[in-house]
Amino acid sequence: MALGHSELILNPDGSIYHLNLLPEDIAQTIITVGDPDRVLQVSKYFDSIEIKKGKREFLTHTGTLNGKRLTVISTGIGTDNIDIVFNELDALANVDFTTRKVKEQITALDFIRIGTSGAIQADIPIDSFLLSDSAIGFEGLLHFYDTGQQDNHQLAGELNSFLGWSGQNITPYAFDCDNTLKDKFTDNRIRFGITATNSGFYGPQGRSIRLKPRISDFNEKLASFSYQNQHITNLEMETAGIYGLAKLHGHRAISLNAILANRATGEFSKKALHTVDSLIRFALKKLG
Ligand code: R1P
Repeated sequence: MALGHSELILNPDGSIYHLNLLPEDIAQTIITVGDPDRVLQVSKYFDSIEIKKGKREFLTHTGTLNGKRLTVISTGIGTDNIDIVFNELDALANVDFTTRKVKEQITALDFIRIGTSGAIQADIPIDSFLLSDSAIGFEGLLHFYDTGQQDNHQLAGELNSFLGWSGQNITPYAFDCDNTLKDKFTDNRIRFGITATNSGFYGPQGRSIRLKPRISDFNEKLASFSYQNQHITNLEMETAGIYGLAKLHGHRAISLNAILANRATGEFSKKALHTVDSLIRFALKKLG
């Protein structure tokens, strides 16, 4: 069935509504970053750049590194943006924009998030790298999709019982990373953990400037949960949405986090740009 003009929205030049991209503009391997400036920090390492396009916070560069075509795109902050970016990137790969129909042959994309994050366990050093084995979503995005059996019901269920926050309208969901991509990025510089994703940076991550969070021990409670000998290690704002939407569309995703803050010790990195640059170089080396 053809998708209606209000559902698959195309710009007058045939590009997709928010990302402003044509199907041929994206590679099969896509690096996502939050900050549009970080797109340039990544693509400066490409051997050549063929596409530079953008709209709003969604800046895209596509180029080649060691013969491999790569796209880097900024998502801005939060899973509300991840919803737009992942649905539109999937449409670019898997919908015929002329007939407006989903293609019979689905192309699977590889997503690598290169992001920043705050640790909630005291023993995770500032400026270290963490790969999210699983991600817990507190912000609710995946509750709006028919997830079937693809989410990690056991992890979400055990966490739900442990926290007991359903009465406060907080019901986490959980998705795992792609294991093939995880193997590719496993290295002695990387630690693994369970990442918690939430809808804000302050109250939803237990920070208080003038307003008090409703759950005063949010971070401590998350940090004390254990699941199959793993702990919730860090907080950020995109990974659970990325893992959920990638999996539901049949794509593969991993999230790499540069740990810039430690919320348990109160530290913040003194060399954040350098640490993010190191993570970018690490990721590109693994991709090449
Ligand atoms: C908050 O400062 C932002 O930084 C983190 C959070 O997930 C949120 O997007 O990631 P990025 O640096 O990748 O944007």
